Amino acid sequence: MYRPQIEMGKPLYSGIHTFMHLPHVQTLEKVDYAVIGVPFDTGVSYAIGARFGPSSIRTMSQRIRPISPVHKIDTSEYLSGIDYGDLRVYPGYIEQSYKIIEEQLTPVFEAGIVPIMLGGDHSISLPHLRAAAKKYGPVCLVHFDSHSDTGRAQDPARMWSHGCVFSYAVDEGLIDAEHSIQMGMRGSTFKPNGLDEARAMGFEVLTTDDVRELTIEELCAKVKSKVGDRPVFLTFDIDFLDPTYAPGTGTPEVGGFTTYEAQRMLRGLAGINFIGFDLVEVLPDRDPSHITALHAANIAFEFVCLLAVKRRMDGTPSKGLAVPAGTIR
Ligand SMILES: [Mn+2]
Repeated sequence: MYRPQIEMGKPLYSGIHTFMHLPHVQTLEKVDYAVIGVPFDTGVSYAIGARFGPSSIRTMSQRIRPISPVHKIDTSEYLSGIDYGDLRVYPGYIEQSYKIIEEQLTPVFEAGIVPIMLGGDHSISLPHLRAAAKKYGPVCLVHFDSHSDTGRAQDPARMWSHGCVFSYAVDEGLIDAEHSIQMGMRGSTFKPNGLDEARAMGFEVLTTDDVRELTIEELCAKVKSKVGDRPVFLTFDIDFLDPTYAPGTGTPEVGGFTTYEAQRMLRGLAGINFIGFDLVEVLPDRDPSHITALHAANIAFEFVCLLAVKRRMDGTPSKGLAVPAGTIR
């Protein structure tokens, strides 16, 4: 089992900063989840700098222990996890970067490992979904964001921006839109009815007002009934949170959610068959107190908890446990 390297007598701030003190290993053997940095921000439409998100999130993850008192679980008993390091990218070259991001992720998905990808701007979700769909076919999308990212570029030279990711993912057949849901939309759109385009693609779209009309329990029940037991990719744009909580992001939108609300929403999704995750748009240069990266690290940890709780529910052993053939457990 690969577990966080936390020891008595070794202060949590010491050592080289991997995510949550996970061992930095590039292996596909005996691993359930791999934290993977994707330091790429060529797809942005406004402020640049999310390429520095992964290192900032890793640094702010140092105080997170692998235990959730809420789920009453030690995730390291159920999951073998590693920090895989960062993917190679070509800053400034989006299509070439998409190609090598997909190439590097394909064996990770093929091995049945759940990647926990730290962006980077939201454009990187497209190669993530391309790699995921090769293994699983069209996946359900559970999308937390203040923007639906279902735009269409007027200029073909700009078609791969972070604001158009999910329309192209639908076009390419990577997403099962009829069983997907977008939540938290409140940002300005190009047209008064801008979200209708996302709905026309098949997505269920809940604006911030729509989300606020439901209890968190009702919201989670809605998401679960939407996706059923299908494979689900969870994408979390940190600008889902209010800029008061997450100022360090490139396209902040006021009137958003608290971190506590986001934690409770994620915790309520336990039981879903998650096959991939990315957390995007953390921009450290606009994050002077590192609070955005702190929230991002904890959101990623909530996702680790969901994987562990699912294993506990299903009774599936970790791939990190070397169980000799024929052994009755
Ligand atoms: Mn966004």
